[in-house]
Amino acid sequence: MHDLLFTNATLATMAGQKPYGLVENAALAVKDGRIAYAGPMADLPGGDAKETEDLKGALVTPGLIDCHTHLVYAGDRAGEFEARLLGKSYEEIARAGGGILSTVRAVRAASEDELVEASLPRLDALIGEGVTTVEIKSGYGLTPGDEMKMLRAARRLGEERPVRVTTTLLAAHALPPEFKNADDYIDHVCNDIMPAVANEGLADAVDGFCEGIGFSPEQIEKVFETARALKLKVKLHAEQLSDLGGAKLAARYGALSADHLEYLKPEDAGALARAGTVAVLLPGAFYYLRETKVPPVKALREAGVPMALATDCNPGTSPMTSLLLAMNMGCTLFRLTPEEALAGATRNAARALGFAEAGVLAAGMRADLCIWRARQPAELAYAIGANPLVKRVFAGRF
Ligand code: DI6
Ligand code: FE
Repeated sequence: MHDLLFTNATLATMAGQKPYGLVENAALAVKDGRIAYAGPMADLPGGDAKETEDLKGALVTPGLIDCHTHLVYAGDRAGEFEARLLGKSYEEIARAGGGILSTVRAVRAASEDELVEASLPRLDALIGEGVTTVEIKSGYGLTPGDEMKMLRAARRLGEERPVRVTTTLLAAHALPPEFKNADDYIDHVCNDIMPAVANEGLADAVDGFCEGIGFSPEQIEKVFETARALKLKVKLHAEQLSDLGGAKLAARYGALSADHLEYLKPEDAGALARAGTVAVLLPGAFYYLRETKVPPVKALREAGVPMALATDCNPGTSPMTSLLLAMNMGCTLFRLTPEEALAGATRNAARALGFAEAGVLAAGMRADLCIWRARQPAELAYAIGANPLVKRVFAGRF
């Protein structure tokens, strides 16, 4: 006997060869938090269930996965947004102690409870659109204690709400004000912050910001070596504002993902493909920074690099809490197809987190799914500001 059974569904399974892995006149059965069956009604084994719902043709997709966020933070940067529109440059603001360092100050001053409370509305917005797994990075603490406080707050969010949270240590995000030398700070990251975080099991992966205004490939390589020794998976903010070869470095370390990639050289797509590294595209940050250079989507597609889409939810460059909007922007700004956009927020997002049990509708997978007021999957990326979510199932429960 199944726990839950949906009949007359239109399934975008995101598995198999057909576009969207589409199955019409389909059934989906759930047992013990897992998908027991997803396929044609006609082949459904054993039709009885504790709870059955006729979906009358409604669309069902895997639960959405936001695989790149910085959603735990305190304060906001609306004043900075306003100052920029009144003519101040990003650099002037940074020199006056604003920008990313203003968020670092706010996070250091906040308690773990305050971080949880400030972050819940952002998480709730994502959940309200069907997100069932979310990755959350640290990176605004930049001391062992403050980075661990952020990661603990992130883990707690996953206890407060029916959502799976994966955590990423992003200590190599910015140079904290108490350090004058970036090499000294990277030594501190490798010798003190990473071992402390690993020791408490607070991070599922390690990330870095490889950029002129962040850290050099040589510095990031030290972080990756340390991650390897601590048996932590890696990912990297690479080629967002310039091409430092970060994506190739990430591929060399078998990274789960290389993220942003606006400045990736098309010929470097092959390295990502060979390493199985996912390209995580973040159109919200591209939009907010009014960037003009788009990531080399055609080269990524032709090389067979799996592409994911995420919100990059953060207070400075992408204050966005809508993964559906990221999907729309992925299509309008980066020219992804609606199918690539949905794969980017499901199957490939799961891969970017090394999470093999979600992202497609198939027997044995976690029963994380969304039921939409829609009949064709293209509707999800098509609208702006619409939220067609009817119901969300997490781990087999509404
Ligand atoms: N890239 C970004 O765009 C953000 N972090 C990063 O590594 C910026 C974060 C911020 O401005 O607060
Ligand atoms: Fe980011």
